[in-house]
Amino acid sequence: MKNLLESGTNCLLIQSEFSNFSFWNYVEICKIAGAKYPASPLGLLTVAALLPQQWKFKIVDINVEPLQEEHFEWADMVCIGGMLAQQKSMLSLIDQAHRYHCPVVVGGPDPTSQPSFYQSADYLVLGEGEITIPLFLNDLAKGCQSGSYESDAKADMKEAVVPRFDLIRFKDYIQVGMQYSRGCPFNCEFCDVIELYGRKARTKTPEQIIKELQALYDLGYRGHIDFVDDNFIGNKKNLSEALAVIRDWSGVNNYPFYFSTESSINLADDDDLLRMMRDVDFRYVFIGIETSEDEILRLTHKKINVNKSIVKSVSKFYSYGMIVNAGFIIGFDNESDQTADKMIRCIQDSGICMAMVGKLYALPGTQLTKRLKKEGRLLEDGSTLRDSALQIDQMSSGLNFITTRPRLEILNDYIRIIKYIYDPVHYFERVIYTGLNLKPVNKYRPSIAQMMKSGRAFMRLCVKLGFNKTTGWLYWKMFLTVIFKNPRAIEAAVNLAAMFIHFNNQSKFIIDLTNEEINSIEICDEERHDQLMH
Ligand code: B12
Ligand code: SF4
Repeated sequence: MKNLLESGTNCLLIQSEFSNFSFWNYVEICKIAGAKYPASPLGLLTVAALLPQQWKFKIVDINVEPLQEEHFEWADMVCIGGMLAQQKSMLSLIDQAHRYHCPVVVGGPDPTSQPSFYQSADYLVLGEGEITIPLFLNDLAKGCQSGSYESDAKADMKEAVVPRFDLIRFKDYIQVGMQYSRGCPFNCEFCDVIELYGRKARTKTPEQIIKELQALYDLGYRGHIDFVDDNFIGNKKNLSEALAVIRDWSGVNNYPFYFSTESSINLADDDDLLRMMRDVDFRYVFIGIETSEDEILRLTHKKINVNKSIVKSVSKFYSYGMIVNAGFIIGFDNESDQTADKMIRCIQDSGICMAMVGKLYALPGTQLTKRLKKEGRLLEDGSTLRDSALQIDQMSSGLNFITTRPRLEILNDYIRIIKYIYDPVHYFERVIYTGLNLKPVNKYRPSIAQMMKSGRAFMRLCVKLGFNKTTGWLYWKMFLTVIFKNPRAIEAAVNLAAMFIHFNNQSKFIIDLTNEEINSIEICDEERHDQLMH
């Protein structure tokens, strides 16, 4: 076997496939916008920066280009990483690489959560690459032909490297990911972030963030950067220092980027942080709302959301120019026959357009999984995505435990919620609400070429939504209302309207899949269904 540490090593990094049926895979919108896929593979770009820089690297993201024989023929080593939703693709890639006699290294969230599934790989480099990749390279230097590397230690983000952003073609993606922190101080029972990354928010320094922004800028990237943090405001003090520096850098560079991120809802109570985020043009924030019922929030330890008015919090974000995307969950213990209606009201009254409503999923390693196991209620380990390639995330699978409410009731409620919120009339009502309440700053300065690209996307969208039997009237009504009453928000409103194309298809898919599940339960009755899954 070739000495893999030597300088001529060809390292092929493969981003495994995400299913087209996921809430997050709005590929049709990407096409309209002139891209191929929503998000860049930040994990692998970081891995490439952690491996010996004298190696040659090639990234193939299967979501944007086909993987070919010649890629494997070129490679001395193959690196594969990903999350639960990519498990099937990762496993098949390991076999494929082995057919070409390439040694395979796997890592990332799913191999870390459940390494037993990935034993066919040659090297399992688990946990945070910053800690375990050096252990793997040590063994490689000794000539070891296989190995498993893990550590309880958490990476010091102040030592984090700049990801190899140069390895991707920016035009393939709608947004490029960057990471400011890892970990979250809260303790939600169902959350695996705190199991994987800990409860102390570890942040990069402002200088590191500027270095990454500068690297992207120098490579010619402009536009949307998504901070993929678990909770962007996990360390508020450090964040305000970082935002101040980003503000100065953005001003000097004529606002080449705008941003999005994920945060806990208490950001809505912090006007200083909101102001600073507005100053650098944050446009979207994803909030885990989960449920509007305080009793359930307490039970699931999501205390940060208790006693919060969702409508007020969301409108606060709008007043700072940020659109709220949110996650909701159904299937908690203690739900009632009122749960679905309360969730629908919460989504509709707050005008949240992009609402990801999922079924509670006991993910590996979480406190929830441990409790359900102890109570004898866990049906499967929360681990493999069942045998259907259609079951990708908590919208398509989930409820992998014996529920307290009858499963059929939950599934019927689930369908009712999805049908309601993605009904065109209700969806466009929310777009109008958001369009009228949003106060965007629009600091980002697109180039002429980007404006032309957006113009073409807008025309395509007008044809697709505006001259369509179901959405035509709704689209133009929304367009005219927002452009006359709050013209600054028109771009945001049009973008939200575009997302309907994806949600319309995706919600139909979810409804069909859930109906199939309901039918199969009705055929064999619920108790037997639970036994069969045990
Ligand atoms: C951004 C993100 C997304 C983006 C994905 C964008 C993309 N193209 O990658 C979107 C929004 C699409 C997404 C969706 C989902 N996500 Co997600 N996502 C994240 C998030 C917030 C950040 C990922 C990231 O870029 N991190 C930064 C990089 C640097 O870290 P990393 O990828 O983990 O890589 C490090 C190590 O893992 C390791 N490593 C990674 N790959 C490899 C490969 C090799 C060979 C080696 C050696 C090491 C290695 O080294 C890196 C440096 O330390 C994470 C949480 C988190 N903190 O990571 C969740 C997370 C990965 N997502 C998760 C899940 C469950 C999902 C969903 C299934 C459901 C959901 N939560 O919405 C969907 C599925 C989507 C689908 N398309 O089918 C889980 C995964 C759990 C698991 N055990 O697998 C996580 C951990 C969080 C969570 N609890 O929700 N997600
Ligand atoms: S606030 Fe979000 S990231 Fe933090 S523990 Fe709860 S679910 Fe996890």
